[in-house]
Amino acid sequence: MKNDKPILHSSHWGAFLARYRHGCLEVEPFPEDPNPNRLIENFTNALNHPVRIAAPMVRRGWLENGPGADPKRGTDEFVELTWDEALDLLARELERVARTDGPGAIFGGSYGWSSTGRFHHAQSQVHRFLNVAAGGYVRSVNTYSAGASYVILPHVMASGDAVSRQNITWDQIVEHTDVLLAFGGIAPKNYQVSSGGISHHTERDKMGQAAARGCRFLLFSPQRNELPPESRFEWVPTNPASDTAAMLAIAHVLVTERLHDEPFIERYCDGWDVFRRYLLGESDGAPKSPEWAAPLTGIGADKLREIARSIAGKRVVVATSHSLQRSVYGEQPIWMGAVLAAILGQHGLPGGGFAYALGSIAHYGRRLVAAPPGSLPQGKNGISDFIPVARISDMLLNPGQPYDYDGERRRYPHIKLAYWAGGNPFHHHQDLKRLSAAFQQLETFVVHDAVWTATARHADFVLPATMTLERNDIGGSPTEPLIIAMRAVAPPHAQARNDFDIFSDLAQRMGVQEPFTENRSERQWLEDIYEKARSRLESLGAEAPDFDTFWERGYVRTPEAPDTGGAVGAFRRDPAGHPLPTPSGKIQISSSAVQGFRYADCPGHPTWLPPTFGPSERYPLWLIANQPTDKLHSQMDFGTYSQSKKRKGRAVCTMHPQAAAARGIKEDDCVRLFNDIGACLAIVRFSADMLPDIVQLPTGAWYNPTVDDQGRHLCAHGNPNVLTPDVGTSSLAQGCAGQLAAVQVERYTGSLPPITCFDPPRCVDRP
Ligand code: PGD
Repeated sequence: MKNDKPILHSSHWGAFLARYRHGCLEVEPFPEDPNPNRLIENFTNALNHPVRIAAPMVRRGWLENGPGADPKRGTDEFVELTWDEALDLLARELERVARTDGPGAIFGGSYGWSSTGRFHHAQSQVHRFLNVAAGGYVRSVNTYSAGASYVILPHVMASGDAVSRQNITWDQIVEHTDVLLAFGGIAPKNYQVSSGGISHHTERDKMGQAAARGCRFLLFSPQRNELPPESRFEWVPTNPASDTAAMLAIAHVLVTERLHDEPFIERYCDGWDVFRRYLLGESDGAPKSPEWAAPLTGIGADKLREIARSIAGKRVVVATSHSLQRSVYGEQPIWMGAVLAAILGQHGLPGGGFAYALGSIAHYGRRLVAAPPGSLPQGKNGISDFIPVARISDMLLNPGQPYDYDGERRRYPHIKLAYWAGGNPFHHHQDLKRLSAAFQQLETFVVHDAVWTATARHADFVLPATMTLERNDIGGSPTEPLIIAMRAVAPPHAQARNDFDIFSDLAQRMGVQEPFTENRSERQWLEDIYEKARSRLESLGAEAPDFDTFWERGYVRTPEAPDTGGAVGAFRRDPAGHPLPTPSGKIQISSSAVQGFRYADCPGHPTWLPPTFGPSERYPLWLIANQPTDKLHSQMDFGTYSQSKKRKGRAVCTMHPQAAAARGIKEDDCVRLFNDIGACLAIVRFSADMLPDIVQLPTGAWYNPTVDDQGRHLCAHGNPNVLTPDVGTSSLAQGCAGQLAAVQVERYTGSLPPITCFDPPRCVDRP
C-alpha cells in the first residue's frame, strides 16, 4: 500500500495528514488547525514497531493447564497459534463460562479510550459482542476521568454532562466573563485532547481573546504550568487537596461581608441554612475564615480576602478540573465549586457560573454541534450488575463482599472471565502490584490490543488488533465541527485484524454471526454511522453530501448548535418551568439525600475533610501523578515524540530545586520514588514553578516491573501508578483517587535496570 497523496486521518489529539511510502509514515498537521498538537508525531514509528503484536498468542500456562487462577500471569511465556486455532479455543472457552457460570461471571467493562473512530471503537465492539454472544456481561459505570464528579453532580445540580458539556462555553467567556477562577488549572496538555477527534485546537486563542478583553484568570494549583501564557493568568500557589478550604474561605468572606447574592440563593437554591451554619462555624465551632484556610491551603489570608472582595458583583466562572476530584474526598471541591458559584449568584448567566472540567478535555467549553455522526449500537445487556469502574481490583480480590456506592449496599460479583479491548488497566489503575494479583485470580483473561502493553502480558488470549491508521473509520464527536472520513493509510501489521472482524469470526463460531454483524460489511456500517449526520445536515438545510462524496473529499462540516447554556441556563431563566433534576428542583447547597446515606467521607454538604492520605514523616512529599504532555495516557509511549521527551529512556519527574538539594539530588539524576505501596525510578528535572514539597511524575510510562541489584521490586521506567492508592474517592462515588499520593524520593545509586517493556514477551513453540 502506497499513498503519494496525504490522507486525512483523525486521533483523539488532532486531525492530521498522513502519507505511507516505502514502509515509512509521514505526518503533518491538518492545515486549518491554528494550534496543532505534536502528539501526532508518535505515529511515525508506530506502525511496524517491534512492540506490535504480530500474531494471535495464548499464554503458555493457560494452554498447558487450562483456565484457572495463575500467579504466572504477567510473567509467563506465550505460544503463537493460527487465527483459526485461537478463535476456536476462545469460542469454546466463552461458551463454557457462559454455560456453567452465566454471563454474570463475565466482566466486559473494558474501560479505555482506544482510538477515535466511531465504528472500530473497541469498547463498543466488546459490549456488542458480549451482549450478542454471551447474553451480557458485568459492566463498569462512570470513568477514570470523572468518577467522583459524575456521581455527586446529579445530587447537587444536574448530570455531569449538563454541568460540563452544555453549560458555559469559551465563546461566552470571551464575551462576558470578568474573572475565571481555575481550580486545578486548564492545562494545555489536557485541552489539546478530545475523545472522538479534534480538528481545530482553539482553547489557547479563546483564552487569549478573553484576557485581551480584560478577563482575569486566577490559577489555583501547586504548579504554575496549568494555564497557557496567553491567558495572562495570576498563579495562586495552592497546596494539593486543599481547594475546598480555599473556596470555603472565599465564601466565608462573601457571606460575612454581605457580598453574597441572597436573592439568588433564596430563589434558586435549597439547603442554604445548614451549610451557612457550617461555613460560619456555628455547627462545628470552626468559622471557615481566611485565617482558618491559610495554613491548609498555603494561600495567605489577605490574598483569599482580596480575591473574595474582587469577585463580588462580577461575572465569574468557577472552574474545577477533572484532576481535583481524582483524589480521596474528590466529591468535595466539585460540590463546593457549585456552591461558590451559587453564593456569587452566577449559575446560568452567560459566561458565569460553575464550569465543571472546563478544558480538562476539549469537549468542555465547546459548543455542541448540530449533526454529530452515529455510533455502533451495543445491543441489550442481559446482566444488570455493575461495578464503579475503579473498583476492578476490589471486585476480583473480594468476590461476594459488600461495598457502598451512591446510597446502595452492593456486593462484588464472582467474575471468572474478563474481556478487554481498547484500554490499558496497567496504565489507568492504581497500585499496580495489587492489580496484577487481582488479574491472577481470573480463570481466563482475553485482551485485544495492537501492542504488548502490560495488560496484554497479563492475558491468556492476546489477539492482535489493527491500529487506527490501518483501517477505515469515521471520526466525530458531539463537539467536533468536522466529521472525518478516516481512510486507511497503511496495511495491517503482520497478522493484525480489526476488532470487528475478530468478533465477527468468534460470533460465527458461537452461532451468532448474523445478530452480531447484521450481515453488514464495514463499508455498510460506516455508511450507516455517516447517515445519522447526513440526514440531520439535510434537515438543517446544510450541505449534506452523499457517502461517496464525503469519503472522497475527506470530511464534511456540521454547524454548531445554539449556545443556550443548556439545562442550567434554562433553569436560570425559568426555575419553575425548567427545574433542575434534583429533589428540590434547585441547586442543593446541602442535600438531605446525601446526608441520609450517612457517609463520613461524603457528608450532606460540601465539607473540609483533612487529607489523611497526604504527606507524613516517612513520606513527606506530595506526588502529583497527572496526565502526560507527550502522549495520550499510555498510547504510543514507544512513539518518536514520547521517546524524545524521556531521559535515559525513563520518565521524567519534576522537583523543586530546594526539595532536591535537601536530598542531595542533582538535575538529571536517577531517583527512586517510594512509599508503602511500591517504588519506581525516574529522572529528575528541576522547576521552581511549583511548591517545594511536591514531586510531579506524569502517568503514561509503560509498567516495567523489575528487581534491582539490591533485590527491591520497582518499576524501572517510571509508572506512577505503582505508588498511588487503590481506594475510592468516597463511599458515595468510589471514583479513581489516583492523582495524589505521599512519597519519599532518594537518589538512586544502583545500576540502572534495563527498559524491557517495549520488547515483546518470550514466545515459545507450542508444547
Ligand atoms: P490508554 O493508554 O488510552 O489508557 O486509561 P486508558 O486505559 O484509556 O489505553 C488505550 C489502549 O487501547 C492502548 O493500549 C491502545 O494501544 C489500545 N487501542 C487503541 N486503539 C485500539 C483499537 O482499535 N483496538 C484495540 N483492541 N485496542 C486499541 C486512561 C485513564 O487513566 C483515564 S481516561 C484517566 S482520566 C485517568 N488518569 C489518571 C491520572 O491522572 N492519574 C493516575 N495516577 N491515573 C490515571 N488513570 C486514568
